[in-house]
Amino acid sequence: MIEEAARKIESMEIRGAARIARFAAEVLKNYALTVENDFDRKMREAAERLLNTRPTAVSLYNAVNYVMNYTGETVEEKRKNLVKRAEEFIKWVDTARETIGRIGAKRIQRGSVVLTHCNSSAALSVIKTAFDEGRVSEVFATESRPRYQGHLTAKELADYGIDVTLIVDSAVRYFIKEVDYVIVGADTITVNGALINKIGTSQIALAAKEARVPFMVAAETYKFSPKTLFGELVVIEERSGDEVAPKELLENPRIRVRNPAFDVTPRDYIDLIITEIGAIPPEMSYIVIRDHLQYSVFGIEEIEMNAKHYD
Ligand code: RI2
Repeated sequence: MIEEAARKIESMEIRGAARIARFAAEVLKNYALTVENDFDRKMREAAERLLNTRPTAVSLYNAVNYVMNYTGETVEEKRKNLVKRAEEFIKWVDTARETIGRIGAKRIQRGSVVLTHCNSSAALSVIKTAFDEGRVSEVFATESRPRYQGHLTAKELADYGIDVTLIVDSAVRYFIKEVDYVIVGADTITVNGALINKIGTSQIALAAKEARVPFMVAAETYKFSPKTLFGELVVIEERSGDEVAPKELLENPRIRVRNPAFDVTPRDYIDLIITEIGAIPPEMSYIVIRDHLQYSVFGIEEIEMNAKHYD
């Protein structure tokens, strides 16, 4: 059960920082219901395997930590508490997205054109709510190579009734003057307010800053990284070159293909982070971590990122 779930995250069948976190909580809950003995060890191994799937989005880490902070004396007590915590986390995911939509929409003026990158459920929640309120008239969606999550975004928005212009990632600067706001999601936000998001995000931020277009991030509080409080750097996932180039190029000994999945946008490029507890400047990230994620800071953060595969 755990191995199958882990592979779904690795292959990106389950993707998107929020969805991965929700899925991990659900998987741990279902697994806990099947464990009969050696509860702590088995749960810990399962948690390690899930954590070792994709390294960048801290939402996965925060989900696993939240669920694994269970208490109890007997196996039954532990199981009951773990299930309760998993359900709490899942509710957190579901309600936060909606709240972010409401809070974020207020920041958009009527009839605006918005540009988004990749496929973020939090950013789309803002865009859809703003559209319902007459604030968004049109959306530019980048295709988001190499996995083309922008196609999902274009389809989702079009199905919602919103007019979308799909563009290649490198066309952002060409169109930026037609855009009123950039809204993207987040995989991780560091203690100093830097954003780690889909590769290409930082180039968009650069173009937006130059053109004085406000750059907003939609991120649930569980996307903030308590680990960065202690100076830990965010690991940027590098995926296989075959997502980017054909075999013939990959086999050429003179050509190296690199495929980082995320990049870092420094806080100076970010105007606002929209969370479920309010819209904040990136400088306030420390407060979010201090006041809302202590369970992670004082939790079982010792889980090592070195688990082996097992079935
Ligand atoms: P939500 C995605 O990563 C994108 O980078 C997106 O911006 C981010 O997760 C957040 O998505 P990937 O899993 O949690 O496609 O807002 O690599 O849905």
